[in-house]
Amino acid sequence: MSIFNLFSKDKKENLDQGLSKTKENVFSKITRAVAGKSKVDEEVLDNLEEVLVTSDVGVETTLKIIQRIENRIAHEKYVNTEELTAVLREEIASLLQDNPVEELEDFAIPAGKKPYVIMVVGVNGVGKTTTIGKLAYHFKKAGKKVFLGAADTFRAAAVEQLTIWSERVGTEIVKQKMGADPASVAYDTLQSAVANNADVVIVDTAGRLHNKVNLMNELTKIKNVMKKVVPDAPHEVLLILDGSTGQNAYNQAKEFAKATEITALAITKLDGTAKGGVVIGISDQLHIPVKYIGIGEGLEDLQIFRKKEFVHSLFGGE
Ligand SMILES: Nc1nc2c(ncn2[C@@H]2O[C@H](COP(=O)(O)OP(=O)(O)O)[C@@H](O)[C@H]2O)c(=O)[nH]1
Ligand SMILES: [Mg+2]
Repeated sequence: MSIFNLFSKDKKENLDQGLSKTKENVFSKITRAVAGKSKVDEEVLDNLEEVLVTSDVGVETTLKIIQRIENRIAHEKYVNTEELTAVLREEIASLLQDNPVEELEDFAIPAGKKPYVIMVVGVNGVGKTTTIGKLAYHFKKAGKKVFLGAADTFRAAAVEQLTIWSERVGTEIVKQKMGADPASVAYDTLQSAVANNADVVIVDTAGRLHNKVNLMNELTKIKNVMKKVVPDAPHEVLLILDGSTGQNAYNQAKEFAKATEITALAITKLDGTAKGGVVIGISDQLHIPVKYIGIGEGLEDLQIFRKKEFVHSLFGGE
């Protein structure tokens, strides 16, 4: 089956649209990098290296990609500049981490885990609550019963915001008052979810990265309390990163990975930025799969990350 059969046209259009700023940036730079050249030589590779670094792919990942293309040139003797984007697509896609849910039906839940518990972490403003709203929408659309837990009790607005999403999507929400113990909210949420036979639980948290020890303690406490209700929870610790912050998103990911075990990433706000190349570097460097990407503020603007479609959207071509 062709990859496009797995991916409806609407979604592809959405993705192309969402990534348009990065795409224009990368495209115009590559066009300049190969201007007047018919073959990929040292000079083209030097220019390409600069293109990738300045597109937020990151230095280490860029060097890996260049190395792969060099190997390929050595092997194939000659690579035409017209073939360069195709070669880039192939090499980058093979470099990226596999997303375990890529092959599943959209927003399916791994078998035997009911409720499937997702703990969402990340610093303030990256798009945690919005992503939870979108996820809830997609899971509900896929026929799942969803419970949200408002464990970001640090700011009153955070609980209100999640409540608005739950109303919009039509899902249950478990909350306490502002300032309540996040672990207690997580406990209540899981208990309610189990009692009500929910399929998916998504727990929001506060991300105060400025104190790593506190953050680590708080996240550990929430996890431990979850295990009292659902022994193998959380099944997923989803770190949300704001793609528009480029290399800073990468640094945040490294910090969070030190504070708690992250099992999946969602990279948001790719629609508003030319820094979408950061997805490539993060996926390569962190060895944590990018599971979702956010490409807008609407309910539909969250997609399962499919690496081939992603590089296709970015570099174009057939
Ligand atoms: N353009 C765009 N904006 C987003 C996306 N995801 C989140 N946002 C916006 O980012 C802001 C912060 O989001 P929020 O969910 O409150 O972040 P939180 O503090 O991590 O919970 C809000 O204005 C969201 O609408 C996205 O994929 N694209
Ligand atoms: Mg929030």
